[in-house]
Amino acid sequence: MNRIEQAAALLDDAARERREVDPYPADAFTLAQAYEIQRASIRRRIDRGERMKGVKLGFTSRAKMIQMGVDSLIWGLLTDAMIEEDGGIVDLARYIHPRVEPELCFVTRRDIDAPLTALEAADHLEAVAPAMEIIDSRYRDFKFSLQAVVADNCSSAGLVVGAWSRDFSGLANAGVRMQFDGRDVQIGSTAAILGHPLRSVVQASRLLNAAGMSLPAGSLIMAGAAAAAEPLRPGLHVQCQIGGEASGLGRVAFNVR
Ligand code: OOG
Ligand code: MG
Repeated sequence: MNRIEQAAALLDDAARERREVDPYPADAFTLAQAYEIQRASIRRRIDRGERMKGVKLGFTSRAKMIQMGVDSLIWGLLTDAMIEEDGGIVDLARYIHPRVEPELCFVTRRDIDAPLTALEAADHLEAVAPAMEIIDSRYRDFKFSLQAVVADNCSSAGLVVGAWSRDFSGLANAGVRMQFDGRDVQIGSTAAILGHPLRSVVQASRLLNAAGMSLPAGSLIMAGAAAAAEPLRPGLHVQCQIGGEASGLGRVAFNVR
């Protein structure tokens, strides 16, 4: 096993065994090598039978960059095993020290195989849904450098996606409200996501292209958190609402066990 494969195995094993590992020193790998580690760790999941579902963007909002002390856009890969059910139960035994953050999820209707403009991006989308991402760094105390978090598939662990809507008209500046047991824990706006969440799709298309990859129609794109992440604990009812009661995208929720 070379160094890339070794790092991928370490992170993949840590995720499966739900244990923290120490991050590599920031200069142990280049950013390009960190993405190679990420892909090698996903290959291990695919070899075990998981299926590719799409991509996620990270650090698309200032709130997240400030919370984690990392200030570059990053991206990771999603598999079917990460999907938790809307309205279902999230079992903390599957995670190490999970946090939840409010997001939007897109599903594509055409293959993305070239860098897209914002207008073209809209044309490649089938629907949008309110979503939450459950991030779960494999690193001790959830602390990492840019290279380390990229190698760790950008802390990807779980995602919960609400009902799909084909109405993209309210996306520019919709209210985002995440609640624990009916109390607000994060309030924000979809405008916090790169100024407009469609820009996450534009960025995804560029990053995929630069990596020599494409995304088949029917893939998910998690746009990145609109606000900071909150730690999960047993017994919580977690809900995220995007936009107003009548005209918004609606809500997505889960209970924590
Ligand atoms: C890295 C993942 C960031 C987002 O939406 O900004 C991310 C982390 O915060 O652990 O998923
Ligand atoms: Mg996220």
